[in-house]
Amino acid sequence: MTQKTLRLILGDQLNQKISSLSDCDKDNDIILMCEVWDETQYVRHHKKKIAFLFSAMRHFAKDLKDQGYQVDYIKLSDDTKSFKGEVEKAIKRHDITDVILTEPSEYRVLDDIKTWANELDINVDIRPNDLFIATHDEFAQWAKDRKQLRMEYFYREMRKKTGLLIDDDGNPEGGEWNYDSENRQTAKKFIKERNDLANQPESKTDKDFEINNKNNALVQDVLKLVEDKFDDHFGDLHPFYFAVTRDQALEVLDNFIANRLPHFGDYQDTMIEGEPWMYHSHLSFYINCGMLTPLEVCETVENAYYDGRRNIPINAAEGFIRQIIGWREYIRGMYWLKMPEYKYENHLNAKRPLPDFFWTGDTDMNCLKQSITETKQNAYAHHIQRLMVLGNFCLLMGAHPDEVNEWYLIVYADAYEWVELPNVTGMVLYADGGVVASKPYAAGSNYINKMSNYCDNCKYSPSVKTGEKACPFNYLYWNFLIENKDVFEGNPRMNMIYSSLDKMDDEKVSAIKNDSEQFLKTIS
Ligand code: FAD
Ligand code: DLZ
Ligand code: SF4
Repeated sequence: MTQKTLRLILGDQLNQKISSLSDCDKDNDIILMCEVWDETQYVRHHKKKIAFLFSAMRHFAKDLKDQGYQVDYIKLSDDTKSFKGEVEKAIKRHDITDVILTEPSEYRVLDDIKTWANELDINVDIRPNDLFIATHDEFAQWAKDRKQLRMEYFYREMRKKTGLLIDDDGNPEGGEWNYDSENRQTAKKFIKERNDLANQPESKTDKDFEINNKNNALVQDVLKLVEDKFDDHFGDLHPFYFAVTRDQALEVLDNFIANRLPHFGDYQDTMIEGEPWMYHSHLSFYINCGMLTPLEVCETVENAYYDGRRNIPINAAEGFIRQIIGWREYIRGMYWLKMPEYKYENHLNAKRPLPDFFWTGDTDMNCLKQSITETKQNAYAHHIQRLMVLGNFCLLMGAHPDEVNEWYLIVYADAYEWVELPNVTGMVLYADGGVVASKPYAAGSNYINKMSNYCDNCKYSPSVKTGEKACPFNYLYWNFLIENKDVFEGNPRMNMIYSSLDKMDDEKVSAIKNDSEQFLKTIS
């Protein structure tokens, strides 16, 4: 009997160059892809996220079939419960002797797969996940014996490894590793200069996909499935404008480089009402499901930078590449280094439930209202909305990490635990005790007022510190520092702020505590 191998491709492994397909025998091997309830229900994902992933999976399977591969694609039905169940059925259906797959991106799934060899009595070959740049070993080696695991130093290693923006003498392009000091223009500057900018933030290509998708029977089938089966999940399904094929994702990349990358560095932290996409790349959906690899995205950006005609400044090119080979790889490295304990971290012992308005956007705090409404519409919010508006609020109000992690995992179409968890538990909530962030990203209204125009349309005033008109971020900020004084007082990066707190008169401190208590009651 010929040996038949099953090649399992998971929903975030949609790349033909992936390790599990490297030696695939078109005549003999079966590629299995499956839509399963477990994956749609371990958290109740945003409708757009399910629609995107199923559409992308079905297109990927179709491409493979068109190239002569034998693909067994299992659509969601009452019988498709789990990966393991579908693999078991496929083994019987095709008389399989071996299962090959690329290591899943999430601990939860790997943990389960490790039981299959025994439980299904089959050889299971789990290959390294080559959709990432750093291997687990490389990250572990880098982390070993270091007191602090700071992204910046890991990023430099990744620059050297990939050669991205490294000149012929082995030095960083332009002499600096990091050009962040040239980034981060304020909202006021954006509004003032907007009319003179070569490109406006809105992304035309993304809009074109809405029309493509309306004429695409495969996408329409998926949208109907999501309407039928996931109608009670969070988020707006329509309009559905995501790219669903690799070619379309490459168009998004080209469009980003031509129209948004030149301003990426300048406005990457700016938040403007009615402009959810700004000059960001909107590529995380496509990179995280494997359609585009992180390296090819960075190489395309690097080539565009070296092509002088594209007018891409170094702060934009370096800043963008740092997000991917720096932050993205570092976050993934931390996840695998720290799991499974990382999931249960709660260093600040935060206990409060997430307010209901996180699901509706129904709040008078305009920055939260805008960020949540856009999240509901697009299954997307850009980094600063996630970090300094939504995340900052969760940190200051003392929301329980489980609730916050679940929310972020549900609402964003690019969310998988490997990337969501360290960003939330580590970067936003300081729940890991400072492994990812050396100090909490806590801020009052000053930051939001400087970087956005949200405060212009808010019931609250950013300049008022306590009382009815006061922006809740202002008293919650000090209340957070008071409540967590024991934890942070010894942190040298917090010395200045705690000496201001020490100088504060008792009346002010008690107004802060009172206002916070009253406010937290209204949202619980
Ligand atoms: P751009 O601003 O164009 O950045 C380019 C790319 O850099 C992104 O596509 C992404 O691949 C990478 N990147 C940038 N920052 C990070 C980071 N901190 N971690 C990992 N990758 C990064 N990103 C996700 O992909 N999935 C998530 O579930 C996710 N959850 C987050 C939760 C919180 C609380 C925070 C603060 C950040 C989170 N991020 C997450 C990181 C970042 O916000 C998104 O990657 C980014 O907003 C995606 O939009 P973009 O593609 O337009 O990004
Ligand atoms: C997120 C997701 C969803 C909603 N559904 C599926 C699915 O039905 N089939 C599938 O292969 N993948 C799905 N995914 C992505 C997986 O959750 C992701 O591949 C694993 O979490 C990787 O560890
Ligand atoms: Fe947000 Fe406060 Fe500004 Fe209102 S005043 S938008 S709540 S930062």
